[in-house]
Amino acid sequence: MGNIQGLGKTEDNVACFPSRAWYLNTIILIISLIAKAHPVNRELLFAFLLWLSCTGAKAQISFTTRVLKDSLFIPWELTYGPDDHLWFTQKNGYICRMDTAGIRTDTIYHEPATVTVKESGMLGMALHPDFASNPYVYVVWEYFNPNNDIKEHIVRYTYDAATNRLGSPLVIFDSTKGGWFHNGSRLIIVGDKLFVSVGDATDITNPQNLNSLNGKILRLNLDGSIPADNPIPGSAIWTWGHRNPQGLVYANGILYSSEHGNATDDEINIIVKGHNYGWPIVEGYCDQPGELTFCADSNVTVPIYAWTPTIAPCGIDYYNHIMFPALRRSLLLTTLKDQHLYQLQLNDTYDSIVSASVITGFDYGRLRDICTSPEGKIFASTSNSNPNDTGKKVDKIIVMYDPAFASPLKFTIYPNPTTDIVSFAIPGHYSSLLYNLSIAADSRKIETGTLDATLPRLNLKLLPDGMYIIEIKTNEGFRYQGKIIVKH
Ligand SMILES: [Ca+2]
Ligand SMILES: [Ca+2]
Repeated sequence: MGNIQGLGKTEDNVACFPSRAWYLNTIILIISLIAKAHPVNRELLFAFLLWLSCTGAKAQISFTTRVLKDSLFIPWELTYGPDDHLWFTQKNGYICRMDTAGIRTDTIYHEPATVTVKESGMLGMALHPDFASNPYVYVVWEYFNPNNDIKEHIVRYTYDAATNRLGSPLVIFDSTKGGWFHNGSRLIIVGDKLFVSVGDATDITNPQNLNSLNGKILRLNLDGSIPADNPIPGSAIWTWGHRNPQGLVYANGILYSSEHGNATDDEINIIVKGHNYGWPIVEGYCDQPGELTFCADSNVTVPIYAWTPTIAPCGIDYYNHIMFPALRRSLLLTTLKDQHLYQLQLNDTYDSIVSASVITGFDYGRLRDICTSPEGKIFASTSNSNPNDTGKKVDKIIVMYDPAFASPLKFTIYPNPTTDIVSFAIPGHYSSLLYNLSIAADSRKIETGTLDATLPRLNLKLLPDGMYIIEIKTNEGFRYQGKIIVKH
């Protein structure tokens, strides 16, 4: 059991009974009756009522947590794969794959050349969006070059499902300057482009220098080449003026990042092509005398949220599943120093944060990364081991879920078996229904498309007799899989 602490929109999304309004009205009635019987200072009463209206029960959500895996070393990246497995890196050069129940974990790659000390290591990772056809895994990690300088590169591996191993490493982007600290290194794929956050490597001359790749968010094609429509021709730079961004997520058509500030101003930013995010001249908002001129001259984009004192923000993900209605339309943020999971509730247009709340009851120390499953579960990894990999490996991967939640997406397929038209009865209203149809015997995909959301059905007249698997995905992130038998 845990709850979300803090005021704001969070409260509005939680059904309470009796409701807060009911309590408030009852108290107002009692107080006005008392006031009638005993004339007292009406201003004092009014102030009390105002206080009541601004206070309220903290939003409650019920959740259970369970440690899926223990004794790990800083699972820096935690990703939910299209194969319904959790993929994670460990900072000391390991890449692992685990089922979502935590029963079996396999090391699928180990790279002994990884620089593990301080903030370097095997860090960000992303899987190819069409993993079934292109089983590529992209990983960013640091190594020593022959001069003993720390460098950072992006390596593409190929996953072999038969051996459950990664192989064929191919360096697709090389020689970015790394450092003991401030390596950034969150990696995500949006469409057919790869975004990677690169820290300033503790050299503050880098972020505003467009000849340096440090203190930037880079955008690459999936083969590591530079996209023709990047803002600076021939450069991987997408945005600049960053210090140490360690969180990236794409949702609602928006690329969000989290960024570690220095002594002040940790940030959440919306990343827009060719924009300057200020560091090291501007920290957080344009609000200090020393920042205003540069803000105006250099068209600085300020964060949508900033924290002082700092909390050390790390991995972020977007949540919109109805397993936790109170968390919908929110970014979820892990923090290191602050050691909390945060809910950052977005506005209707997803471009500002209306409230930032701590989800209490999720107490596992420093939190490194987060991901969610299509079923609405939330997975997080910790960062409590000594970063130099001396001492005990004490990190965990934890799942957070509501055991009482049952997906409402139970649909019936009829008639089944069918000769031609098959219909799907799906309770609820969804604006889009994407489907995959595959052959049950060998999982070979034969058709993908969109169903009419008001009258979802398919004509399977031309398919040979046999068993088929249909998978339907909704825009809400639900997924349902069912078997259809075609029998002419
Ligand atoms: Ca900034
Ligand atoms: Ca500032």
